[in-house]
Amino acid sequence: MNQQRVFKLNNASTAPGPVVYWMSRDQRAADNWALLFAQTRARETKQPLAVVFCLAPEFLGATLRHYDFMLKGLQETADELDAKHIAFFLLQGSPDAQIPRLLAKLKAGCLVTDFDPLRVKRRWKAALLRRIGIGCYEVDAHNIVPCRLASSKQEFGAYTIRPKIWRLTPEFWEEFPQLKKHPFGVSLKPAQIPWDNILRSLPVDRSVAPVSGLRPGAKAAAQKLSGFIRKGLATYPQARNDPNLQGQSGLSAYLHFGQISAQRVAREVRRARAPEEAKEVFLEELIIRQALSDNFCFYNDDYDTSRGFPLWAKRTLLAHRRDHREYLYTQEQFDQARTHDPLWNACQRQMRLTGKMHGYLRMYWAKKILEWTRSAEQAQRIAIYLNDRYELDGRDPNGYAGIAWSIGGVHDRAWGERAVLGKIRYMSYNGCKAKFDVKLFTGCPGLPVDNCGARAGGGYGNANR
Ligand code: FAD
Ligand code: FO1
Repeated sequence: MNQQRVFKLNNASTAPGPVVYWMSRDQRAADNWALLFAQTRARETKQPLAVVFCLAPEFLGATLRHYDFMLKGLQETADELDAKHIAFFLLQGSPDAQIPRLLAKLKAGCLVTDFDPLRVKRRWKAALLRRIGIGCYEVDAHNIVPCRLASSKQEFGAYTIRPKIWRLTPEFWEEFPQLKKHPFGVSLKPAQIPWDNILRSLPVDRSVAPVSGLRPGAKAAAQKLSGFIRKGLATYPQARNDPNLQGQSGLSAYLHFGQISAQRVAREVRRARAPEEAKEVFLEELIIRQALSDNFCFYNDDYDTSRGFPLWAKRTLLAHRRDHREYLYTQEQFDQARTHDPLWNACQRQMRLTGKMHGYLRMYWAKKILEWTRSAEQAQRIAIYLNDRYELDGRDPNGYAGIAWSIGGVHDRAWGERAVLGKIRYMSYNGCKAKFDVKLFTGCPGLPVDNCGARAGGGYGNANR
């Protein structure tokens, strides 16, 4: 594997002893460069290999919906590792407290972890590194071109990062080696993991039900990908912006939890029998947009507040802060989809019910929150809260960047000035009507609504009530 993917996080040297991979963002056994790096080191030094996942119950407001999906995917991964004679440990609590204890018990000689630009992960790693004395390596297993390598600064937009990514991609476009059966076993056998018990007893918000329209896990992710390639890829450019069609891949939850590798998706799409133009449009989203989001969160520590907006956006939003708002809603009214706009309400209902709002409508949904609140700060807070509460793919760099783009002009330019939004790009109900059949999307009966509501089928399918 291309060693430029690997980044040493501390000066401590590795010692004889098992190699431990602290799995976090990339929760899969196959196509995982961090795990492959850990296994290579363990085989070279004839040492055991172990994987550990640290379950943090209070992860950025995640609800039962997210832990259900994640833990079921992790259970599948643990079984796959077991079949390769690789021990899997599930810990609960804060990683910087729990992981050093396991490393000591295993007499580990080296720690490997995966890359994640989010603040919470950087803090976990910094705290952990203060408490261990062995060499620690970080491997970017999420991006095709490692984030740290793609650029050494925050990029202005897709147009500036795109050439850097495409220039470097060939160096990282390698096929994944198979994960091998591991010849050396750890001394400490992991206890049997009571998965159902853990999910039942986890102290999390249970008011957001698991979704039923999307099966979790690496196998389901691979099936989703092959189904999209077979039925959706060819028409992706035309269908992806019509919320009445299932024109998107539906892969984001799998990518978010690392249950499938974006590089695997890209390799399968690249070799699929489909129009080149359709492939390129899809790969632009999957590779360039994702890389831009990681770049934004990695280099801009204010990725989830208005301090992270570009200066022109801060200025224009400030200049229009006192503009009259025709409508003003509270977080609760937004959450309950009780605005005057049937399209916005339908978007909110689709997200609440199915865990997935259509990508085109996510822009409209966020921009309207800006229009119907007193400030961009309040709008961004509400958008992040609702997105991360209901979307299966929430708490992701793509989300913080998507919301900052919609509300704060990040990765965008100034547009014609108007009330409230200033020069932030505007999206209108009529603009949506010109793009797709809004009545069809909002008017479908069958949902218990006091006005219009989205068809549940537009997302991952009906959720359990
Ligand atoms: P497809 O259209 O099939 O795209 C395939 C993959 O490409 C996606 O899974 C994703 O990894 C990537 N991608 C597509 N569009 C974008 C984009 N605009 N930015 C970054 N990556 C992209 N994406 C999330 O993963 N989590 C979020 O919380 C999230 N919140 C968003 C909030 C707003 C306000 C906006 C405007 C966008 C948000 N996005 C988020 C980005 C995008 O809307 C979703 O990734 C996409 O809708 C997921 O559905 P899909 O996998 O079917 O997409
Ligand atoms: N990562 C962890 O290492 N431990 C967790 O307990 C954990 C919970 C979690 C819940 C919801 C969610 O959306 C993500 C969660 N993650 C957790 C992080 C996730 O794996 C991703 O790494 C980041 O959210 C995306 O960068």
